[in-house]
Amino acid sequence: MQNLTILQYPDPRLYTVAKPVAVVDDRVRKLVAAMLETMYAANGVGLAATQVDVHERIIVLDTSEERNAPVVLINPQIVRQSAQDKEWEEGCLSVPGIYDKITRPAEVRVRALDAQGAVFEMDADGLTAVCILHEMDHLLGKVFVDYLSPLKRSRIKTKMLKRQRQAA
Ligand code: GNR
Ligand code: NI
Repeated sequence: MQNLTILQYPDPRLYTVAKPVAVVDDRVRKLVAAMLETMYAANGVGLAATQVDVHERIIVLDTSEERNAPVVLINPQIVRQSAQDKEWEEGCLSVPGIYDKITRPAEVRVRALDAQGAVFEMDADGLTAVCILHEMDHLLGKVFVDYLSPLKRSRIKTKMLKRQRQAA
């Protein structure tokens, strides 16, 4: 299966709000497999379907050191989050080379469907919590740079557009 193309900020398609998956069937499982392959090839810890221009509520992640613990979240919802926040230096495969500190809840519990369509819940903290929240933002059409100041965001946009012109 070939790698999918990851949309680059400020591609307007990154601002699309994803729709829930109606049935977890072979079509969805094939997409999940392609997303995992694309995420591993790009050395990412997570990937949202939005980033590969598929506007359905599907996330893959693997925050393990060994890169051998894939997690699939279909129709994810946060069912609990800590009152305590944590700041983390975030990056994004759709905004390569840009990193900045973002504050989010330190711990979350997410409920989702797995690749077999079974409901499960997962507690996460550290990078895994950050990653789940970052990916769920993508599904809502939100990129981490949207949390930064308008000035920073504008500089990032200019830098990305310049880079994309040079690559074209
Ligand atoms: O690979 C990724 N690393 C990362 C690091 C800190 C906070 C969030 C992330 S997610 C990112 C992959 C990505 O862009 N997912 O949407
Ligand atoms: Ni991202």
